[in-house]
Amino acid sequence: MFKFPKNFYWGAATSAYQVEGGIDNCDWAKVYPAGAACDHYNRYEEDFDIAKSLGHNAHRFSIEWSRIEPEEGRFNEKEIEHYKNVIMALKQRGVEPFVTIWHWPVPLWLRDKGGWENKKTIEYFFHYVDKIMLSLKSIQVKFWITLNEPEIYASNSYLKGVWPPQKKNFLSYIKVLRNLIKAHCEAYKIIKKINPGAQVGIAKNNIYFEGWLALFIDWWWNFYFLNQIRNFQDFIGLNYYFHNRIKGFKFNQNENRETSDMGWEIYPKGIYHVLKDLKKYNKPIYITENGLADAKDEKREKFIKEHLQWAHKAIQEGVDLRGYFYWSLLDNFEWDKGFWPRFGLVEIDYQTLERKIRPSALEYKKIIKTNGL
Ligand code: IFM
Repeated sequence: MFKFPKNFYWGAATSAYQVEGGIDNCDWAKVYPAGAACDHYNRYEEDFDIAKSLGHNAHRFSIEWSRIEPEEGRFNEKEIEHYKNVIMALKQRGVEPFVTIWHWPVPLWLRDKGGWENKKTIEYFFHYVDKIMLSLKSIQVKFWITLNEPEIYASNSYLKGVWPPQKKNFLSYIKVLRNLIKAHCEAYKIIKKINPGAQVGIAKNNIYFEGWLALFIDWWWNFYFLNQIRNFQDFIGLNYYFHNRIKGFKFNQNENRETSDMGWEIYPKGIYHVLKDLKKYNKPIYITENGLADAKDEKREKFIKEHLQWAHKAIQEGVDLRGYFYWSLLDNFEWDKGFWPRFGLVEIDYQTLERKIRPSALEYKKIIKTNGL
């Protein structure tokens, strides 16, 4: 089995709304309620024990804005304490926390002010980040991800009208993207001011586009946001899921020989291409998400191995890749799709909330072990 660099981070990712349960003070809860989800809010120690037993030395999770700031300007110290405990639980297990500050839900009070369409949200976000940084200063978290997949959020919420606030308006879409860019840059500055040793980036969904239009589409989808925040990032977090072959003016002309339960084409080589394309930024890269819905766990082992093989090839060709986070540690709430897509290394029985390690998780563990952990 291929050897990855020493000190490579191996782990899995989650996000608060998708796993925690009990989040009802945000826009998502009013449109697509996640209910108790995996009850990770109460069971995070058990879940981190599992991650540790699977050989993980890093874990990515997110903090929920609507818990921290349930009303404008009122911060909930108990919830801050909760996330402090979450971070400490990881550290005590020797698992490096990668903390995402915003993974999509917007608190209700902020939704009512126009959410990310409102320029003032940049300021609200700044206060939220400032509060988190000051409160968590003493426990020194090194890796911070300000925003998760801003372009996926903006397009689903403001262009396609699927996710809250379910708008279909091109101008709103552009406005939201511009506000997210500014919000990230402001957040970057405040994080570095309070914790100069912090490493800050975003989790960016990049797609491997093929075909004559790829150059233009790449410029917009893959690079625009990254170019705008060029001077405000210490690393790039890459979320890789998609390949898109463009023929003529037709998108998604993929062969789809193998797909996930969600019908997404499995195309491991694409991770190599998107990694190579990110080399130009001269920043360390972490694969902050890569995974598939596979309830029967028939394809996951091969999926992980092949993506890692291609990622390894990119490293051999000079890409400074430093970590891999499988999406996801647990089965979870897949946004507008609900609970049926099963992304987890660990299966969740939503009736009993029992956790069951899938065989592929043990194969992933073997890879990690081969790499010296
Ligand atoms: O579940 C999502 C996650 O929240 C963001 N990236 C893609 C995953 C799978 O769709």
